Amino acid sequence: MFGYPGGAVLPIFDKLYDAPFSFILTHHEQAAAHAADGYARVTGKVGVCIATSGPGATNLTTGIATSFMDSIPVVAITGQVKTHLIGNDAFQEADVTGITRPITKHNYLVKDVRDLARIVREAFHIASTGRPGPVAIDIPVDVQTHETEFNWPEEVEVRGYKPTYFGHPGQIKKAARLIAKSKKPLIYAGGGVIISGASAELKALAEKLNTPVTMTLLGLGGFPGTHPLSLGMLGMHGTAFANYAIMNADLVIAIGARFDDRVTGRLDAFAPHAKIIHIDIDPSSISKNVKVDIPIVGDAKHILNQLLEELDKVPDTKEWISAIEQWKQKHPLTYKEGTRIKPQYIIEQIYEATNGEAIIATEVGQNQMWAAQWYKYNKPRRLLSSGGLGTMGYGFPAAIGAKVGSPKRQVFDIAGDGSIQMNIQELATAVTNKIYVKVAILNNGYLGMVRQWQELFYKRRYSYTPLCNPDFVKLAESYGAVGLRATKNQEVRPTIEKALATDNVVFIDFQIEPEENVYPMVPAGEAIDRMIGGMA
Ligand SMILES: Cc1ncc(C[n+]2csc(CCOP(=O)(O)OP(=O)(O)O)c2C)c(N)n1
Ligand SMILES: [Mg+2]
Repeated sequence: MFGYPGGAVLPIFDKLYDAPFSFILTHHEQAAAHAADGYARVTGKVGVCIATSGPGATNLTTGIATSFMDSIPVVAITGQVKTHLIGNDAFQEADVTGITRPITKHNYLVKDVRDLARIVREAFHIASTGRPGPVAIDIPVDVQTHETEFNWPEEVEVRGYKPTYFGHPGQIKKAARLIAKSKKPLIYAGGGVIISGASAELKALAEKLNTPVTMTLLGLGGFPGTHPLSLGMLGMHGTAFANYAIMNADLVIAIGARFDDRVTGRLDAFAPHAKIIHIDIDPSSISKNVKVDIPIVGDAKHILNQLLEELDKVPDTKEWISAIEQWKQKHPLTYKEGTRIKPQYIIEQIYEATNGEAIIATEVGQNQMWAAQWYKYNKPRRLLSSGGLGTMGYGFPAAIGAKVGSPKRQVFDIAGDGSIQMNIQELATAVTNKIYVKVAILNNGYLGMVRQWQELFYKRRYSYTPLCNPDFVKLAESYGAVGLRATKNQEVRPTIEKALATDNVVFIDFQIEPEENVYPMVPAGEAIDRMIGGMA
């Protein structure tokens, strides 16, 4: 459990004093929510955070919204003012159920202590089943002190809540028929593949159909990034060959993905030649953005198993694969070397130094896109990134949560110099609790992604994007962490090795080419094969 105390949760914190599980005091409630999220993404279990009423609760909300957008199971517990004061503008009162309604899967205000055990049981059930998401429990401080008989319900019965797990057999049959007829099929895999634990089934399907796979940011690792059938990420900063593939495919099999605008670009031009099969556990995702031909509601793992069983005829994709190979050769992901350190090179070196085995958290901006493009994720639950909300300040506390969930693995936060300063106080949390994460700051002296848009679309008018940064090395040292710096290409690999060998929290200040851009790039609102830059 990650959290921060205050008046309205004092009774709970008194119990935490000798609780049989570990509690980690973060230094900002937002970080507690992100740490719980990072823990959940890495372990697949529910992450838990707690904060006091009023400002404690409102500080949690950015983290809760981050988890909501990315379907991450989190239970967020908040204190509330005394029951009889609710609605009175009491000290540190905020309408937490009101504020969190649109950013939670479900929320509760506990009015009677006799409901508490049932509500906690339900909250964990709702957070972790179906399409996962955050659940908030708001507990008035007087309810926290009331006594009752402890009754833990064995069964959970939530009225109106029954997620569908198995796909409709008729739809599976139709999908199998469509697949067999297709000449240019493409699998478009999202975070749902990872959430449902369907990686093995996805690999089996792709190999059986000899069909390429492209992934969303949250889907990376759901299919091995180094597999010959992998096209990497698609969309705004996707690979050219993934975007060409989806624009030329005659069949798109979308699995646990929601046709987000960062993926589709101009909607009416998206995948114009393709029939679409959409596998998703959330019926409200179906045909929300793009009209699909064969929806299959249910859990990806179950449905892929059903589909694998149903498929007796498979398409001949030889020509299609060779067309894709040509795009791959003609338009690979590239960058030009320069006199200053290139961020892409840093990520490549982190990949090599960690044998692709690290857990990578990212902040938001260019750093995030480079981490998605240049580290190859071969396994699920290895990349933690705020995809839906795009929350700067997510990566460092999420890395801390990830390291708690997976203590033996190296955990890197690929950070921007702007983003890291949004939760930099968590250096204290990491050092105090010996949570030895490594932070690679791609220090370009800018709010780089915004600067890139200003360069390309606002005539290089860099309005409030240059940053005045602290000395990150000294700052890390002042917290008792280790600070390293690299300013030249030759220093990159040895600095990474040194960080990996250091038994402490490490901040690396990589001073990179300040005006490097993320390419390829699809300008907002354009069709996704209209890429600029980075094309050989
Ligand atoms: C909380 C929050 N505020 C603002 C933004 C808008 N935004 C997106 S990327 C970015 C710049 C990030 O700068 P930095 O962390 O240095 O990363 P870089 O792009 O330079 O790698 C900003 C301001 C955001 N995503 N999140
Ligand atoms: Mg920056």
